[in-house]
Amino acid sequence: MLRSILIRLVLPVVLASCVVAFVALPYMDNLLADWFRGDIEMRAQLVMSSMRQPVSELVAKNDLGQLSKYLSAITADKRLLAIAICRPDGRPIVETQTTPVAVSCNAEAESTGPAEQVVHLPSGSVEISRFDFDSAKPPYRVLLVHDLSFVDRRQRTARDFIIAFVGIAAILLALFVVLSAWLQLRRWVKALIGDIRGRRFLDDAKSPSASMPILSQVREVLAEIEEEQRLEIDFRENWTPQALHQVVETQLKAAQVLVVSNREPYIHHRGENGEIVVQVPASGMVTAMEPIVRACAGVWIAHGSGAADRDVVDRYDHVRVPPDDPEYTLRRVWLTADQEAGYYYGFANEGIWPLCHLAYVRPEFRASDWRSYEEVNAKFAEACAAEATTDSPVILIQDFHFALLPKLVRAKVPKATIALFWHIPWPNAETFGVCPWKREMLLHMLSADILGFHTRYHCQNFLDTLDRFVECQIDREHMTVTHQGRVCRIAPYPISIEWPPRWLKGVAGVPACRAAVRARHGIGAHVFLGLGVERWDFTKGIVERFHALEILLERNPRLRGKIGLLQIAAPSRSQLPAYQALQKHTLEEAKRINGRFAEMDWRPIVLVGEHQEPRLVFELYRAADFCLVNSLHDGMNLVAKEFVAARDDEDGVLILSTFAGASRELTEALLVNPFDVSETADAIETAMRMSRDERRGRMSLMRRTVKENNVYRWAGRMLMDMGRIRQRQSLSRAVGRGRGEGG
Ligand code: GDG
Repeated sequence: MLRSILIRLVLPVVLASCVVAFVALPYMDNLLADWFRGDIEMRAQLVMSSMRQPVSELVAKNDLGQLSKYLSAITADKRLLAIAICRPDGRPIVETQTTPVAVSCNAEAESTGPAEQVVHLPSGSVEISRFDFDSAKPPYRVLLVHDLSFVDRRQRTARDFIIAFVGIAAILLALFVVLSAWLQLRRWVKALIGDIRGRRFLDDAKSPSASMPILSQVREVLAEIEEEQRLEIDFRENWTPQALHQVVETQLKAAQVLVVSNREPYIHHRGENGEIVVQVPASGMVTAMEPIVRACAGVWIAHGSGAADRDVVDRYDHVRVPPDDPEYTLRRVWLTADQEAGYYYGFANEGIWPLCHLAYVRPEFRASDWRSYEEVNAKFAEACAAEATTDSPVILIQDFHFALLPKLVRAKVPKATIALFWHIPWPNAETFGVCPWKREMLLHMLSADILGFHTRYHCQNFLDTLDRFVECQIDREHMTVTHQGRVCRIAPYPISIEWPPRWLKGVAGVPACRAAVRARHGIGAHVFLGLGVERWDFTKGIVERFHALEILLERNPRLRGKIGLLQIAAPSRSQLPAYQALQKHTLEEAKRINGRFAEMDWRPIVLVGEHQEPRLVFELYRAADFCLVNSLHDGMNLVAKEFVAARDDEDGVLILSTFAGASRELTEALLVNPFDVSETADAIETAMRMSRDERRGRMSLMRRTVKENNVYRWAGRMLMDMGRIRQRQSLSRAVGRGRGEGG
């Protein structure tokens, strides 16, 4: 520190002093010379006035002896070196012996220049003052020769004095500067440390450091750092839309974000009176992606599937959503009925969906469906290219409907950063091996930069599948696959929900919800109420749930009239035979079980086979005593997380399938094997007997998990990985360019 003060403060002072001395010295010399010459000229006048009378008389008398004596007496003065009295023609009348050889009457006779003149002699400088007495009888001229060597001596002395003075002043000044800087610095540092320790620095205007002007910059920088740290903590513990927005701004350099999915987040239908009605579909993918696109103000490209969808778009097939408070653009892609039948119902839902879920429904693979799948993927690739406003957008492709999209988009937008997230499980290699177009799917997927799954187990299954069917280089340690020189990262990103869920806003408190739901569905106030909410899908274990309740009531007749299950089943893919059969079977089983146990106005199962408004779904979560999520196989299952998020009263029991990805995180749920209905029945019984303290303990832990691992964290982690990949890619492009130039 001392060294830096010396360099920063003392050196400039010394340098400044040198400059002052360098400029001042010649000026001083001239000034002194002028002063001394002025003095000499005055003395010359004085001497001349006093000697004029006697000299004139002695010259007139031609008394040269007396004149010479007189002059010698005058030149006894140290400064007056010599005197010469000359005739106008240049002949000397009298010259003192001290007159220098170079000064003579003869030489001065011609002189018409100034009356004073400096002559530089080897013995030193002299000044000659000339006085003409032309009217005297006889006329004569007096030359007074002054010794100037004392001026040189005095100039030297003055110069030495100034150098010594400036030098000493510089040293004293530097010492003073160092001392006062040191003291000031010590005062600031002390105040700063005190304020930082006392946490007064950033926000207390009365803190000692607030009055120190230079510290305002330090305060600003510290405030920025604190904000960054807060964001980093947010990233780790409390992901928010702002944190996600920050990731897009900083790590992706505000890149354009495109989301592609089959299902659109808002569907426009026609109501009974022909009015336009907006529906939020029952979809886990939509639940997860909607908050992300809102936070990034991106463009969402999806199939326009609603009857009134075309009526609300502009000429670019765009509509701003959410309809009540638009935040992003939805770009609709239109499909023909044949395309929808082949690609969506056929290949995606009859082929891949059962292929990836161990629900023992046989997948159907038809060549015509595959062709539609290819066709529709190509159509969406065109939409992506059309919507891209830069050459390197970030494209988040959703789900098994678009396995071909990474390669097709890459061909059109080569510099795009592409992630494909697979929302459903990935089966083992043997199971996936039954797909006739497995290699095509895998090779197209590998054009993505990131392939995301919910769990590490799904990632391992995917790598095993690649290992079995594709020639590529797999690095299991870093979870990367290299194919034809392109690196693709395979990683688990456990999806989640927004925290707090926006649909929870405005929903009444738990007692009010309990009362409203029970009144609406004719369920008694004393009934221990279980809830099931899902798309009506064979993977969700709805019938198995009924069977578990049946076994429970068989085993415990005393529970009749005391327990009930409210099942919301939003119709889904109803055109497909497997789903029609499921709906029929579900209705029959509910009827059969209700017929077996119903008493008075109590029925064990209340089945609502209709889509519900999202706010109503959250009302149901708050009204339930337990939530039954016994999916036979599920990528994640967001209903489990929504139930937990809705229970800010820290009550309610979650029964969760071990075959749902959510069971890896929500370990405080009652975990069950959904194929073992007896075990599920036991879990319901356990839920009924569970103490309030245990319910609170489990629920508060699960709430913390969902809050911390919310959907912003899910997207944030993926986008941060994409940011790193982009950095690496631009670096290797720059290196490539550099090498090209060098060669
Ligand atoms: C896939 C994967 C993965 C249900 N009924 C209604 C309704 N819902 C909402 C729920 C929830 C969503 O639908 C269902 O989410 P899930 O995650 O349970 O299931 P999938 O739709 O199969 O989603 C799944 C998910 O993608 C995300 O990656 O977790 O494993 O299969 O949000 O609340 N919503 C409305 N009315 C209903 O009647 N409005």
